[in-house]
Amino acid sequence: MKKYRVISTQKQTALVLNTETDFQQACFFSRKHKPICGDYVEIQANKNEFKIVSIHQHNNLFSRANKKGNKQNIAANVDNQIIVVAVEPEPTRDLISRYLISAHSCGINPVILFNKNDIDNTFFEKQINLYNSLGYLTLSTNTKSQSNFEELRNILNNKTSIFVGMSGVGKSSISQVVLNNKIKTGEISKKTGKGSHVTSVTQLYKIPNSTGYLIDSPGVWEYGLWKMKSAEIAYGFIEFRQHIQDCKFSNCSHTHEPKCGIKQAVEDNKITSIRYDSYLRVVDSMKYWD
Ligand SMILES: Nc1nc2c(ncn2[C@@H]2O[C@H](COP(=O)(O)OP(=O)(O)OP(=O)(O)O)[C@@H](O)[C@H]2O)c(=O)[nH]1
Ligand SMILES: [Mg+2]
Ligand SMILES: [Zn+2]
Repeated sequence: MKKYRVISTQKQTALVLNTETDFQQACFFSRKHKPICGDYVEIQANKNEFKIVSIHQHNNLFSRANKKGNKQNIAANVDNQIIVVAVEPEPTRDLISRYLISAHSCGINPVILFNKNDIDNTFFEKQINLYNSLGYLTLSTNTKSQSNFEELRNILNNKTSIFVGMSGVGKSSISQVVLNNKIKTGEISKKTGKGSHVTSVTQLYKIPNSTGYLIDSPGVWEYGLWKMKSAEIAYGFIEFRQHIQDCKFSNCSHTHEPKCGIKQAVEDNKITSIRYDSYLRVVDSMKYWD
């Protein structure tokens, strides 16, 4: 029975949710049973202390790079990766590509949420068209009038969804609306235009009047992809897949090789150069880890 689910973790303890009673319990864990947010665990009482005694096998993991470029796992058993971008702070150039690469690599369904459309409703028009044409689910929202929150609620229902994105884009504000509760949210610095990293831990919430869970995560300035080979990066560009069979070399990186199906598709306007250029930049960014 999967009854206990990890809300958040600290160095030696985890806050665990009894999903049947909504009761929250602080539990110790040993190095052997180090849980992460979203894990299902078994716990045992020992006098007045509770301890995590086992962790259920996870379906998948949402990850990012640590400082050395290795995979760092952030949350477990995640169905939707809600990529939140906003009119302000504007996303860095390849941010959405990077999140899509990780979603496909981790086996999580990506949804792209364009927030703060109250500031400018046309700002993301081109990008929304681009990602829709690729088959991605997109949403345009703002937390002031709460436009399109019904659609968001439907996406979250019966699923576990993690909100990811830059600091200050509104992840916690959106979570607050969905949860009808107070999560700490913050102002964007007037000086830098950046968010001020208000949320400091990845935390799971049960959505009221729903069978879904929501995970709010701390914002990052640039989402770090762990060390990846070009094939893993290319897998994150879904429209590339049908052209890969046309590459002469089976290990083609689609960068410099002759007779490359991807480069040919770009030439034939079957793949946009916006996406191909983004692919090249992400591949190139991997040299940072060398
Ligand atoms: N105009 C406008 N402002 C918004 C909207 N959503 C959030 N904000 C504001 O954006 C600021 C940052 O919001 P947060 O929800 O704290 O952002 P976050 O993504 O959780 O940031 P971190 O926790 O630092 O990662 C706050 O001042 C919010 O009031 C929106 O739809 N429109
Ligand atoms: Mg936040
Ligand atoms: Zn190729």
